[in-house]
Amino acid sequence: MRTQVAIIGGGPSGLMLSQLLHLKGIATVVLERQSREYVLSRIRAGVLEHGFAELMREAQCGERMDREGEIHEGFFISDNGAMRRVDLHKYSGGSSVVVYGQTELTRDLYEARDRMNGKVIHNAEDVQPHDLKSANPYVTYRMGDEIIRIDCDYVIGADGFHGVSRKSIPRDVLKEYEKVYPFGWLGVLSRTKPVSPELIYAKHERGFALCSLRSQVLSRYYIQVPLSDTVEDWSDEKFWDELKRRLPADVAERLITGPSIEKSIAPLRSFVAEPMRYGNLFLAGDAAHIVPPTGARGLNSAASDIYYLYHAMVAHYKNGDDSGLDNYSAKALARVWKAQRFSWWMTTMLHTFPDSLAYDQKLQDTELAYLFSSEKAQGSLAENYVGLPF
Ligand code: RFL
Ligand code: PHB
Repeated sequence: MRTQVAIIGGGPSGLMLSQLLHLKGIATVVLERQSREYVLSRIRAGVLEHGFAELMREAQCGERMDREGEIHEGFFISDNGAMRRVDLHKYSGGSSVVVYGQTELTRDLYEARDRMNGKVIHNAEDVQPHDLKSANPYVTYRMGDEIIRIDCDYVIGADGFHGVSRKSIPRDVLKEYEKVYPFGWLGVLSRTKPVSPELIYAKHERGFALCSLRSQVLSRYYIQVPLSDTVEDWSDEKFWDELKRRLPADVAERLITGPSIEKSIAPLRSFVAEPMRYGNLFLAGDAAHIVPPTGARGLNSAASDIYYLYHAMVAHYKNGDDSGLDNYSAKALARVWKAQRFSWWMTTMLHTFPDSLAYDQKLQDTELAYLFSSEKAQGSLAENYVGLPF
């Protein structure tokens, strides 16, 4: 088989790039290790920045997002029971975010690929990129007993944090930066009316909590838990009780509970791999960098990688201009590190750290006090949360 761009990973990054390149007449094949059902069963992001929503529209995938997604112009931060609103719209110069689940967005991308007869190969086993430094790289994968080879011009590693692409870059080339937080988020999805029309990020001495949503009938809640906890430690009842304890009393009173339809624990980690290009391999999204979810940046950072790669590929194939490809790593990383900084800041400000000094706690309190005393500080939060320009 031959294609122009072989894409490893059929998550949002890989599918979005495939769709955008297809619309410009550039051929791609997407190789996904899992089944489509499995990919669509993962409950992840919920908040899309403006630039991401624009990219969905450019990919001709924005129709359902525009119909069913909710525009949010602010969110709340509660501090041990006291709620303050961050006015994103006011402080970002009129911007906002779209609340639309990653599951739905991925479903829309799959459907668009189907409509256009895009080649997305599921259950591709033992995917392996080869000869990445040569002008003729290729990717192999296994289907049952058969090994299949795809020759291509470029390989895109969009296979998430645990994928094979990053690992195929030699150790002496790749530099990895990592910070692991001493806690995780326990997330629950429930078919209940959300407690608040806007998200609530709750700082509490018992630990952080987040009230989010997917629609007016589907709620997503998270609580900070120790890394040693497992899902089995948390019955629904115990989860709801703990969530209520971390929310302002009037919010807790309004909270409608119900059976969880999904419950999972995600450890919190910051990670960046540099450079994001090795020969004719380009890393994108979680394959190259991850953030703790507190700033809602993960998927949005993937989107900026895809935006840069998309334009670089189009310039290469249409105009023979390779400057975008040559600058990709530096350009993508500059924005990635800003998302890292913001996510670290939000995480540090809002979580309870097991070994923090009384001094650290005073600084944390002061951070929030400063934030709400300064329009400039709220402006900084808002411009980062709605997404820095690509
Ligand atoms: P993905 O989604 O991990 O997709 C990678 C795909 O590659 C496949 N794969 C392979 N395929 C072939 N061969 C191999 N060897 C392969 N290895 C892996 C995988 O099966 C998978 O389908 O990466 P991608 O596309 O870069 O997308 C990144 C996002 O998924 C991620 O950044 C976000 O979900 C992060 N995130 C959030 N981001 C936001 O912008 N806003 C949010 O509100 C937000 N909330 C979250 C989040 C992530 C969370 N978790 C669970 C980590 C909330 C949570 C709880
Ligand atoms: C979510 O709805 O899953 C979500 C929203 C905001 C975040 C993280 C996760 O910061």
